[in-house]
Amino acid sequence: MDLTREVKKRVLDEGIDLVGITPVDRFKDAPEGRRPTDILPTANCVIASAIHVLDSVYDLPHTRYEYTNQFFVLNSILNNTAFKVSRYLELQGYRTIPIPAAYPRINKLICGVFSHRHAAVQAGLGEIALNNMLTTTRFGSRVRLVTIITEAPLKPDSPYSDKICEEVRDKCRLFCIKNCPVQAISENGKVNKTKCLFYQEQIMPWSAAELRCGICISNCPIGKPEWKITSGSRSQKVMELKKNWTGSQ
Ligand code: B12
Repeated sequence: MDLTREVKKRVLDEGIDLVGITPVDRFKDAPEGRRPTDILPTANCVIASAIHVLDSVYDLPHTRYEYTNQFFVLNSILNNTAFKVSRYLELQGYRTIPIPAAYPRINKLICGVFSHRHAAVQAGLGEIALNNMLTTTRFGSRVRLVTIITEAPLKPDSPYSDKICEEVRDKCRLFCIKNCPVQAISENGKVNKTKCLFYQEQIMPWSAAELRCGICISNCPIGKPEWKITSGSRSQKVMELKKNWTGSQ
């Protein structure tokens, strides 16, 4: 049995869209404490996976509660998949640790214990674009991620090397930077995490169901689908309704 093929099949069978593998030595430039071997010293490989978020929920800001709900639904699929594949690899005799999709988030530093985005680049899934998101050729930035760290000796994929974000800048006119509601992204793609977090969790919500912003992803042209019916009317309608719910825009 080819273990690499079996692992990828198990990931994809759970409804995940993209999967890739990187050996741990590609993390030598990661800061200390953020390498896979800091979490599992005997690790050999890292399995990076991405699931496509529904494109229809990116009619933002009008679709924020639908978009936020994707956060919960997809984290659950990602974490369940990572658990099942980790259990399978454990049964083969390899220690395996799934890194949760979203948490823990270290409060003081506003960062995770391990970067899914960097792992996904090394495993060939996509690039880190100007909006700071892992951006794939097929689905753009409209993906959520999870990572598994394992002792299993799996066959690696090549790291991602395309620069699609640079290629589309004439078309997008830096929408992700210019339309951030709190100007949290600078021209070189550096994100002011405090501003971004404060906006999402303190300023923005008109209900507890809206804790995610997503504007920096919403108009990225990479992998954006062509709809049969052009958008516009739906957004206006929702805006009108929301005025009544919140008393404002
Ligand atoms: C903390 C966090 C946040 C913070 C900080 C965001 C940020 N830009 O770092 C806040 C709350 C602001 C936030 C906001 C958002 N987030 Co968030 N967030 C996370 C979380 C939990 C950790 C990310 C992290 O550690 N950042 C800090 C590190 C990477 O940044 P840094 O300290 O500057 O890191 C440097 C070094 O550490 C080094 N480094 C670190 N590891 C490695 C490895 C290698 C090999 C190398 C070379 C270097 C290196 O590189 C960095 C640059 O110098 C991840 C889940 C996860 N565990 O990965 C989700 C995650 C990044 N978030 C995600 C999303 C979708 C968002 C939002 C769009 C909100 C939303 N859910 O709708 C916004 C987007 C904001 C933006 N444009 O960046 C997704 C991104 C999916 C994607 N396609 O990329 C993730 C991966 C969650 C998931 N499971 O899918 N988030």
